[in-house]
Amino acid sequence: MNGSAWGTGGGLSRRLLFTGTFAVATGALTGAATADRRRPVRGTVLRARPATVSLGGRKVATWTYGGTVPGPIIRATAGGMVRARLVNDLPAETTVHWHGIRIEPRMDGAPGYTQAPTKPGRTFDYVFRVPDPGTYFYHSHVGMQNDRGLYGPLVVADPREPLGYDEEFVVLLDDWLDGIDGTPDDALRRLNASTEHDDTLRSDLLGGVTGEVRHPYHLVNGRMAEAPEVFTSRPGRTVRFRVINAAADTAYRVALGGHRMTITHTDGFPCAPATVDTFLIGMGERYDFVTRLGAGAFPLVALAEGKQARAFAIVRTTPGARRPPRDVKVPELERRLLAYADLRPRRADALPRPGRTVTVTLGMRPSGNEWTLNDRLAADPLRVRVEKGETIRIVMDNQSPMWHPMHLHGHTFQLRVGERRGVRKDTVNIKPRERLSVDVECDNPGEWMFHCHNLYHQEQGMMGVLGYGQAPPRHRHMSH
Ligand SMILES: [Cu+2]
Repeated sequence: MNGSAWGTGGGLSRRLLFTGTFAVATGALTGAATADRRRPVRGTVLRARPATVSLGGRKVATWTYGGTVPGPIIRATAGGMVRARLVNDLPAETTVHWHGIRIEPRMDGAPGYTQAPTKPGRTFDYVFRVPDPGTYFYHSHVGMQNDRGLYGPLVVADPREPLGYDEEFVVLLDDWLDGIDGTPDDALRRLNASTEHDDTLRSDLLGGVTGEVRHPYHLVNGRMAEAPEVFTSRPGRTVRFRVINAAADTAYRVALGGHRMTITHTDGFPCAPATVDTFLIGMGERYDFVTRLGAGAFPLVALAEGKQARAFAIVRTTPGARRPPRDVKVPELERRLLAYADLRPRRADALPRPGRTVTVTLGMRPSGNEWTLNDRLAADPLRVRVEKGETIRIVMDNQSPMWHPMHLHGHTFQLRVGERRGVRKDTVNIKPRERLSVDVECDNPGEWMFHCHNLYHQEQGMMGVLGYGQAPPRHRHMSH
């Protein structure tokens, strides 16, 4: 994977990329769920399979889409379709979740909620419309698979893109342990077997302990700092960076040495431009920023918050420029940090006023290995019942000792910032002892996962449901 595969040039090549992979338009959805391998494929094939991949300085055995980490970049256009065939060549069941997309339930890849997982040797055709432009990603939603290599970027172009820029780069962040020190399942087992927690993983920004696991590597686009991804451009070009946090257990503080950054989007949705030096991105969040590049070679760093480690890439605009070393000091990391309150929404993205409020308390049981929503675990989940057409306010009250990036499927909510409307998002970080409110317009009937995007917390119970009307008998809504 090199830089050029992940960036796109100006107008022409960008258009070619958008139309090259996807049939945009019209298609009926019938039959989508009953794929077999002999049917012709339109769109992308995601062949989930074990593979040995190079992270740059090191080869690891892991699970991948198509033999690479990350999986292929999928591009579509807002209002158009995504078509992707999952071929399961793993020795385990799997699904693909399209993180942040306001999608129809049976395409959401939420096993046990909206679809049965796809068995080894079987296929599933994901065919769905993408209503909103922006930066998204896809990943397995089965067990700990998302902490292997089963993830990739999904970029939805705006056919009326208002932002002026010369080119764009996708920056996919990930914490990595698979194949180094066992598998993520081993890491979860070790965690569950222990009552000792690593209290050295601490960050004031996140209000205390930041993570469960010390991942040995932090990656940009599948590459370690020792053999970094290089984004190649030219001095004076205005570049859009699409930053995605696909990690299981790590928030990153991101900065580009020698540059300020103008934040233009979060979780796909635009905001009034906010110029800062650095931003914190939790698991499942996305930020887009634009900046005008200087001449030279610059470090793009993602500090693993509270973990004394970082992901590292290079933005090079001058061919002969000397590479900054991977431990180079980046003063921007200590300067002006983006806050949610800096993000002002477009008027067009305002949701209706909520008719009622639901409080969800985020908690931890004394074991330290069970994380709860209103004192319930995933096995017997909290179900927030809503009716189609209403808007509700969810107040998340974090009474647990750790921060949580909470993610809702099938919707984007509107953050509340004091008395005013904040931006639309689908994933939001909540610190210990913090209360944070989001408004949800209930316009997409289904049974939707509402969970912590720390994969270890998710697997340790921190998973609820936003469900419409009467609760269905478990599994009735599964597509097959
Ligand atoms: Cu959590």
